[in-house]
Amino acid sequence: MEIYFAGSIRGGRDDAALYRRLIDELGRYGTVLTEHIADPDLAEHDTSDQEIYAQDIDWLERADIVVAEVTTPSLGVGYEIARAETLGKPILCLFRPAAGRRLSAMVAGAPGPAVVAYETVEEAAAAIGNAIAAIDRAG
Ligand code: 6K6
Repeated sequence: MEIYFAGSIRGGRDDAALYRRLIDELGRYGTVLTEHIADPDLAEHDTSDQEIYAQDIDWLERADIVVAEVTTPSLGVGYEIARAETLGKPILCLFRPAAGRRLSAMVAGAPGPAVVAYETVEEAAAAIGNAIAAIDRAG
């Protein structure tokens, strides 16, 4: 299984350590195409925005599931969720209400993504397991 994990980059890196734990969890089920999202040293580099976009769209098209951590608002993550919805991909959005934010209505109200509220990594892991089991059942 190929898994696309989406998390905030230019939207803010406060949750980068959490992304690491979620990517580790996802790695139990297959290949995470976007491991770099958890890199604490992720920095602007020579890759152009056009190259980043092209690579990420290619990975999105390949992915069997898109898992997005949506607590830190990110234009890029919102864009990826919308694109994944158009592509008909299974989408799991993980959101932490305890962070004191409200999720955008454009994600919370969209028909495609399953939005799961969680507090602990264990709860997120259970939601990931359920989402992947549903894909396996669908064959
Ligand atoms: C590196 C350091 C700062 O900006 C970068 C750019 N590098 C990126 N490399 C790969 N994917 C990216 C990059 N920037 C954004 N993305 C994609 O958009 C990722 O797949 C994330 O899920 C999402 C984050 O969007 P923003 O709007 O928070 O940057």
